[in-house]
This record gives sequence, C-alpha cells and structure tokens, in this order.
Amino acid sequence: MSPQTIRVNRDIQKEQKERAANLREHLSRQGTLVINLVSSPGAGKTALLEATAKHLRGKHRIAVLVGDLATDRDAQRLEPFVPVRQLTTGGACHLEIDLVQRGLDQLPNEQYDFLFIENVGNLVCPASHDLAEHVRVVLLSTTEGDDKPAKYPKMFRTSELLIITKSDLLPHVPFSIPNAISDAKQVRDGIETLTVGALQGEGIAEWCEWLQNKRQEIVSTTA
Ligand SMILES: Nc1nc2c(ncn2[C@@H]2O[C@H](COP(=O)(O)OP(=O)(O)OP(=O)(O)O)[C@@H](O)[C@H]2O)c(=O)[nH]1
Ligand SMILES: [Mg+2]
Repeated sequence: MSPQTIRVNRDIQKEQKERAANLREHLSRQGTLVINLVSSPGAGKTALLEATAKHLRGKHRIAVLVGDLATDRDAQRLEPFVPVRQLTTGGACHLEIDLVQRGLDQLPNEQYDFLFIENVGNLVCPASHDLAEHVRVVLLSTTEGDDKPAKYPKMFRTSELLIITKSDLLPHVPFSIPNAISDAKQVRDGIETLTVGALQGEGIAEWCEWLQNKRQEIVSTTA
C-alpha cells in the first residue's frame, strides 16, 4: 500500500488545551485540587498514593485516576482506600485530557478536595500534555540516579514540586539529594522539593501539608 497524506484542518492540540483549561476551571470552582503525578516507571507513584490516601482518610474527600498501558493493577491496589478508576491507554505512553474526562465521568459524582491523576510511568511524553491539573508533581526515586533532572529537563521544568522517593534506600545506593536538587533547580529555578519513604511513612505528613496548603490557594483565589 502506498503512503497517503491525510490533511487535518483542526488544531487538535489547541482543542485539548482548551478542554483542559475548562475542566480545571470547573474543578477549581468545586474546590478540587488536581494533581498530576509523573515519574519514570516504578518510582513509587502508587505507593505514595496508598500512603497519602491512608493519611488523608476521614479528613478529606479524595479520588484517583490511574493511567497504565495495560492492566488495572494500580487501581486494585488503591481500591481499598479511595474511589479510583483505571485509565488504560492501550499502548500510549501518556494520558490525554479525553481519557481523564471519561474517567472522571465514571467516578462517583461528588465534589472532591483532591483529585490525583497517576500518569503512565514515563519521564518524556507526559510532560507535553495538560490534564487539567493545578499542580504537576514529579517523583524521582533514589534507585534511578541523581542525574535525571538534567537528562529529562522538560518534565522537571514543567513540575512545581520534586519528590525524592524511597528515602529508606539511600544508605544502599549512590544517590546524592543535594546533586538531584541542584540539577532540578538548574532546569526550574523555583522548584520545591520533598523527600519521602512511602513504605515507612517518612515525609508523608509534610507532603499532605503541602497538598492542603496548595488547595487552600486554589480555594481562596476562586472564592
Ligand atoms: N524500598 C522502598 N520501595 C518502595 C517505596 N515506594 C515504592 N516502593 C517499591 O517500588 C516498586 C514500585 O512502586 P510503585 O508504587 O508501583 O511505583 P509506580 O511509580 O506506581 O510504578 P508504575 O505505575 O509502574 O509506573 C514497588 O515494589 C514498591 O513497593 C519506598 O518508599 N521504599
Ligand atoms: Mg503505579
């Protein structure tokens, strides 16, 4: 079959950005802070969400949309703690706004304080897609190496907060927190940083406090 050129006379990226902006505005008015969690595969996104859900249980209404190429394993892990919907991309390396909207429509119709979106594990493609988040949070685990912010700059440049995960493994791996932070600040000057160990609960209270302060900002600017 000979190759064919298909002309698309619509700016699809612009439409997606507008849809994301509209959804963000709608959720702001409801007092919902939307957090897009990004990282390489296995950095500890779901483990962080499990610990977060346990910490915030009874204090805040939270929900999770979790993206993966295949399987609903992350949703199964989170189901005991929060309303959750798995978004299966069928091979795509990132989430897009349409899938997020579909997932949101399937969640119980409540006004959540926090909506977490766990993106597909990937430090490249998800950096280019607005999912209606108020904040993008990038996780970097101590087992990945402290050189990643300089090597994958767009992801760190577009994230407001860097969370260094798996702090319990620091004694066993050659990872320098100051080096990772210094690299991250080279690509985004004002990036905030936290260190957590989700399995042991280290840093989870500080992370939840950060979330609560962020939500307060949204609530007070839309009031
Ligand atoms: N030692 C240690 N292991 C952790 C920690 N957090 C997560 N892990 C382990 O790291 C592995 C990956 O964690 P996940 O939470 O599944 O990571 P993820 O980023 O959600 O992975 P994907 O969704 O596949 O991208 C699991 O075996 C976790 O138990 C931690 O704080 N310390
Ligand atoms: Mg996960």
